[in-house]
Amino acid sequence: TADRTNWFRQDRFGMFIHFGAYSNLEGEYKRPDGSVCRDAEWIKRQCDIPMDAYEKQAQGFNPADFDAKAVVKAAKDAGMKYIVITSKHHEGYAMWPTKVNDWNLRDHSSFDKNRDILAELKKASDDAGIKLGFYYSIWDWHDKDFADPATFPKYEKRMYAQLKELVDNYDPALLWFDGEWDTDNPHNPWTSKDGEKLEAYLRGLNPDLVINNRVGKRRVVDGDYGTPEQEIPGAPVDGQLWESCMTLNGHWGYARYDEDWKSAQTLTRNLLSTTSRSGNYLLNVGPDARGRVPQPSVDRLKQMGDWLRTAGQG
Ligand code: FUL
Repeated sequence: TADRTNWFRQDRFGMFIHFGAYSNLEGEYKRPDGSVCRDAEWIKRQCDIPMDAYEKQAQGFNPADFDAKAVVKAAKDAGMKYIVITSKHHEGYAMWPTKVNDWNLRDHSSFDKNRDILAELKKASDDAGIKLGFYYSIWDWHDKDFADPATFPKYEKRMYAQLKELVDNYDPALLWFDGEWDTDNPHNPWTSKDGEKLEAYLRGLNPDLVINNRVGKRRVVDGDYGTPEQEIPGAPVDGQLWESCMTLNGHWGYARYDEDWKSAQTLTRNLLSTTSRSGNYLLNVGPDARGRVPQPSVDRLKQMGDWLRTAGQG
């Protein structure tokens, strides 16, 4: 792994982007009875939104203000060296024009049919010398074949096809899997063996891909690196590379009611304690329904970068 992870060991600081059909709800679902249920990227599940209602709201999703250059600039200003965006979260909605199904930003939205935000982000990242990676959820709430072991192989085929599209069309530097767990979800049939098979397949497509440990079951042998979430662990486990991912407020996806922003000082301290323990820091932003990164996020990223630049000169 030494060669393919060289850039990852050096780059240290990245931007996570949680963006999907859930972003269109901005964290609030108004039930037919008028009551409001709140959550972010888990809103479909947590608020028990029926699939037809969820699909209906996604039809209106129009992130016309998504500005890849501005996103990359915000990352760059913060001192970030790579970006990982959700290409498909648990809701199953693909953020690129996949040919595998219609549940995607091209075919099921009110967005400009000529735009492709992953392609835009790839171009802007390349231009700025920033690496681009994709989060991809193995767990899929939308695909009916996922939860039944009898039909799971059919789902798996589609998942492989989507991943091949991502690798072939956007040449990502990294893949960030998720939704592999089964401890709290007895219907998730994913096993270590499935993970090994998928990893081998992807390395066959591109041996340089950096892949996180959630491709399997988060064992030290799964993928290239560990993925502690919302915490900075004390010490590396068995020399395994690791990356701590964290939110800027209390949610991954956009939640219009969440104003509980961490201070730039706290965030900078987190970055420093992570990197001092040989970890990477993946700090999240959640664009709103129009595709705009919230200003409080942009401000904090800028402050972090200002501090890092000053410290670097000292
Ligand atoms: C978790 C997910 O369930 C959250 O929604 C989020 O994406 C986080 C980074 O990983 O497993």
